[in-house]
Amino acid sequence: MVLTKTAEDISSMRIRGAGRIARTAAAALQEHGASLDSETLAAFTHEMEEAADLLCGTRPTAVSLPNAVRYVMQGVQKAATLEEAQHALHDRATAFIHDSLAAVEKIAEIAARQIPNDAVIMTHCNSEAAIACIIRAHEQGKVREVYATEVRPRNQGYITIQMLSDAGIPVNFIVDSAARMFMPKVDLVITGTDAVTANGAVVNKIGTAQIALCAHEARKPFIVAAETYKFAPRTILGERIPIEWRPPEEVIGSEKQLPPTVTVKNPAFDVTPPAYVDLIVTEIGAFAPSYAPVVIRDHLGWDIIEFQKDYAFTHHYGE
Ligand code: RUB
Repeated sequence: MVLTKTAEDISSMRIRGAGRIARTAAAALQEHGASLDSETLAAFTHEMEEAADLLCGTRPTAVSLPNAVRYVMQGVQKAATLEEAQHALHDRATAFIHDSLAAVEKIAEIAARQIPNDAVIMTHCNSEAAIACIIRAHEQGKVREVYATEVRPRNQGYITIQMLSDAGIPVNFIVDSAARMFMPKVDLVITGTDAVTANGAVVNKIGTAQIALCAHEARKPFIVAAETYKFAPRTILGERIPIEWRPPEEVIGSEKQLPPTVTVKNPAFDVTPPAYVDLIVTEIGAFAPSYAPVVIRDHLGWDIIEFQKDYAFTHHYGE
């Protein structure tokens, strides 16, 4: 029950943001495992694998989701007995949630050192990791103000401005298309990410790539806050990150009738090439994008590549 509700909440975006999605999935697996009355290890494993498949099929782009599920499920898959599997599932989910929150804290600490005094910062979408960096720098007295975008069509910018305002940070709220106009006024851009590929490209909320391009043009550092579980192991095998397409109603509302020749295209994410990314700040340090394969090898392990199945995503609304 908790499992189905969580899966629905993630696909409908009541639960959103890559880190939160990952932690919620880990907690749902934990609760689901505790609710099962399987009598054998095989039956328990089977039920848990079905749960893992359900969760991983909810949103296709945030690689934090399969990475979290894989981490938790490894405890089940490596267990020799049912009891061992139940304990490992519980312990690993708890550890993942703890480590994920600790990673955000560490990223904030590292990124804050990159933020100069009296900084003007631009951010896009609503990323707990990026906001943690801004808030940490603000606590150190270094933030003058933030430019936060609206983030059409789901308006995650409203969540961002509320969080920044709650922290006492002056914010300029701008429409997405004003990013280039205000870029000369900012010192740096910080965003989060849903996935970092093996070549250091950053997949994040639609519009991020345009902002990175503007930052590059204006010679402003573009910094990405990314827990190591946002790195996508299978991209080393040439796999591409699927970009989620969401329903047209998110863009035009459900009442509006479109002229007959018009189609709405609503991709939820875009890809920022590594050339436009200055720094990726993780909980283990701040790196150039070219360091991505090392993070994948040393902190996720090659075995993750074997584990992750090709989770089918059924809700395609575009090409
Ligand atoms: C959220 C989004 C965020 C990343 C990183 O997209 O693009 O920038 O997920 O967030 P959506 P965090 O609203 O479609 O889920 O740092 O919180 O993991």
